[in-house]
Amino acid sequence: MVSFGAAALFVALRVLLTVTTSAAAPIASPQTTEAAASSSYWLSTITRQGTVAFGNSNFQIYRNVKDFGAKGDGSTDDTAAINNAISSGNRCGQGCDSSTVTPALVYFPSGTYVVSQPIIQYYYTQLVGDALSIPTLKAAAGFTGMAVIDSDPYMEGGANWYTNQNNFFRQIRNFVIDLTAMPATAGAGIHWQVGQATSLQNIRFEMVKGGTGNAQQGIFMDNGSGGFMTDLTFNGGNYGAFFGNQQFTTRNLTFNDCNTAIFMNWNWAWTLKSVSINNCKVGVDMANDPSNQTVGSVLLLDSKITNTPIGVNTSFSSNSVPTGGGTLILDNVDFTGCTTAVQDYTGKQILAGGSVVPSWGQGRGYTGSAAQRIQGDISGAPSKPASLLSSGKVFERARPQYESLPVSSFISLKSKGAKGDGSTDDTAAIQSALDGLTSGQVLYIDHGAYVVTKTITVPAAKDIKITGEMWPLIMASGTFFSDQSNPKPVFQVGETSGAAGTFEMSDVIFETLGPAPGAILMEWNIASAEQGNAGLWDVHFRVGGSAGTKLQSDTCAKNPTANHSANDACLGSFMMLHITKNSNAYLENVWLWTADHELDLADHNQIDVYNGRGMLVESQGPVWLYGTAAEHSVLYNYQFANAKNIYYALIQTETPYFQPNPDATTPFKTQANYSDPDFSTCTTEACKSAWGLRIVDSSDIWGYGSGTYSFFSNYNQNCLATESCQENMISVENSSSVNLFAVSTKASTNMIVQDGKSMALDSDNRSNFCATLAMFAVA
Ligand SMILES: *[C@@H]1O[C@H](CO)[C@@H](O)[C@H](O)[C@H]1NC(C)=O
Ligand SMILES: *[C@@H]1O[C@H](CO)[C@@H](O)[C@H](O)[C@H]1NC(C)=O
Ligand SMILES: *[C@@H]1O[C@H](CO)[C@@H](O)[C@H](O)[C@H]1NC(C)=O
Ligand SMILES: *[C@@H]1O[C@H](CO)[C@@H](O)[C@H](O)[C@H]1NC(C)=O
Ligand SMILES: *[C@@H]1O[C@H](CO)[C@@H](O)[C@H](O)[C@H]1NC(C)=O
Ligand SMILES: *[C@@H]1O[C@H](CO)[C@@H](O)[C@H](O)[C@H]1NC(C)=O
Ligand SMILES: *[C@@H]1O[C@H](CO)[C@@H](O)[C@H](O)[C@H]1NC(C)=O
Ligand SMILES: CC(=O)N[C@H]1CO[C@H](CO)[C@@H](O)[C@@H]1O
Repeated sequence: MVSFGAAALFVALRVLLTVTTSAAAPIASPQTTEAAASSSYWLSTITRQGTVAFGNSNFQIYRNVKDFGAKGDGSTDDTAAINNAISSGNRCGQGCDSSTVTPALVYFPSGTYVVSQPIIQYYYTQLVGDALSIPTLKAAAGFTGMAVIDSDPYMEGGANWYTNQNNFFRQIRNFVIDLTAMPATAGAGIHWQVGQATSLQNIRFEMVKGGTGNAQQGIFMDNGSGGFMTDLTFNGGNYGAFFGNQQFTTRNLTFNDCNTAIFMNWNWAWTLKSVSINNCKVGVDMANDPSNQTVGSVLLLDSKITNTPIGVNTSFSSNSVPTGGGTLILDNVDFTGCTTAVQDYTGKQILAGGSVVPSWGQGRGYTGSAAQRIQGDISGAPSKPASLLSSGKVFERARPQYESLPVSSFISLKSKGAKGDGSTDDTAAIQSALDGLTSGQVLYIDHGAYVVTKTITVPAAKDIKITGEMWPLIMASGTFFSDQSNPKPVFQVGETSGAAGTFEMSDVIFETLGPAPGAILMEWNIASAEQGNAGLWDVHFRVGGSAGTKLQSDTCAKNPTANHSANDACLGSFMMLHITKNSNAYLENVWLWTADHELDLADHNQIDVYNGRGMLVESQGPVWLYGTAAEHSVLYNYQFANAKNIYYALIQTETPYFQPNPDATTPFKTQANYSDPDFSTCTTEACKSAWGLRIVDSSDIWGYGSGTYSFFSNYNQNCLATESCQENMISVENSSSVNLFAVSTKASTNMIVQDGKSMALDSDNRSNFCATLAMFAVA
């Protein structure tokens, strides 16, 4: 999320249309109408009790577009009504950097909504369609503008409304987006230029098929720092999806009848899991600018390409530039429906089609004592543990939307006595609401801020399900969470490690209210018998930087001009997420963010918040991490300790911008029983920086893509010139069967150290922005 000019600007030339919305429409805010209640989908009929705790308590969060005059009748132009539903009530639009106190959940009942200009998705907005009868957004024949939905409009002169890397907290779910009435020469479904805590789910894009001059694309993504998307279908178009972003995880995408299914314009790292491509001309085109590749790496996993002559188009060769660029990992990809699995940009075949490719890679491989350029089968690759697999693929499960449950199954937390007002102690009310749930019920956390002063325990055997309204906040506060030498869980999922049961949670945010250096925001103990029945989807951890946290720019302003120790008033938590020894876990789109800048106060300045640790995994597995990121914790962002059978598909980290002022040895004391790193062998200050990823005493670790970044030394970026903002980034210690693919690090002199010894230098493996290794394996 750092903003600086060095970020890649590799976007193909295209016409950018600036669109102004009809802003003059009056604000309508009726709460419900008969037309609106046309479906049995619980989300449209549940009683609305959510409020904004740290802003206007009368702010309207839930908006049904039909209440704002949208017809959804297939002929009326609904553009103005929909945009009014999104924008009304002084929300965070043009000229607003970010805000967490004007959230909107905008609901679309079933119907066909014709639009002639973009639907502009403001900051902190979820656009949700009826999951039982999915609405269609239909571009009118004369549609003008960037895309049917625009997450970050361009202004005259080329600047965006929002900084792309900071364009957080948005969702779009359950839509058909139809471009077929438009001429084939124009049209895009979603302009998705986003950062973390964003998702697209369950969307079908309908586009014109084939034809000459077809220029339609389902998704247009120019840049950003994301992110996650899943369960999307692209029918027709020139590019099903045009992708460009620092890093991204995508899962379960289907492409039918596109010219090119995926055009990868640029990235640092991108994981494509479970892609199905049918009847296209090219599957994945990552060959942009052969003279100087713009794509860092692509991982294509558990995928199938049928009736498509060319699988992957690439610019990598034995002497391509940059040396680590154009990295490609193929893992269980079925090319039986391709003539050519991989070709170079001139059309020369590199790998023939006609078969399933178990494991293949190109890039710089590091398998023992030396890195070298590889292009071919990765022989001798060990097989993945069975506990991670389902029908030969790595297991995956989309976020539950509970579409088959009646509204009566949802139990409101506010109805159970919690206030969610940002000041009342809601500990007892939350505990009693959990204890009182009966089988088949779902706890609905109405929007609000729920203060918690003691541990809340989720009873494992009760099979608890929880979903939130627009990311309600659970905030740890008080003396119970103040002692870092005696840390206490805030939200304990399962009584003790290995407690048997199931658990599901979606759309909730965990924070601290003031310093809580003795708080473990979530302790994950639960062990589910079935794969994926203990999981988090779109659940985030956000420490400081937003309204109500007391860890904001007025208290925790950065201070790079003098050497200083940590300000006790700006300590975050002990640890954000602890996945304990006997548990198992499925995590999807989970962001562990210690705020590096202010989201709500007008200055939006950089801040110093000291959070001890990001994610500690001690589980024996299975653990699946899809689209997770952890940033700016002091000791480490990810640590796997005594862990086993862990799979991740794209993890992303950033080192605190203030380090080494102060360095990673302060203010959190090393605790052996949490396997903390102690930096005792460091001889330089640059060495005493947070580990992006530390793997210790562990085995069977399967990493499919990582972007671990260091952008500053005490807020200074001079170290980027020498790619040396810190000394080490990834540590593998006393571990076996560690299989890391497409490893990208930024500005760390040593990319990876194994048992204290440097295994790969940044300077040997430069890519377009990071340094990249195609693979790093420890037997
Ligand atoms: C993102 O892409 C847009 C459009 O090409 C460009 O104006 C902007 O500079 C890019 N930003 C970054 C950080 O690359
Ligand atoms: C993949 O997405 C489709 C919708 O595009 C959905 O029907 C299917 O259940 C998803 N599969 C998985 C494994 O999530
Ligand atoms: C490749 O492109 C990058 C980014 O634009 C630039 O900094 C670098 O100098 C280029 N390298 C070559 C060899 O052209
Ligand atoms: C492969 O990439 C090259 C370089 O970008 C491009 O010229 C060529 O048209 C691509 N091939 C196909 C079949 O799209
Ligand atoms: C870790 O050790 C500290 C002190 O040595 C102790 O207070 C704490 O309870 C221990 N924690 C665990 C999880 O064992
Ligand atoms: C801070 O400490 C470093 C390392 O000891 C030293 O080089 C630097 O001059 C100090 N800066 C200030 C402002 O005192
Ligand atoms: C190495 O890791 C194993 C667990 O994989 C552990 O039992 C052993 O004690 C560790 N050895 C050292 C020296 O830490
Ligand atoms: C061994 C090898 O490929 N080294 C290369 C690493 O990257 C640098 C910078 O791109 C090249 O100069 C080296 O030749």
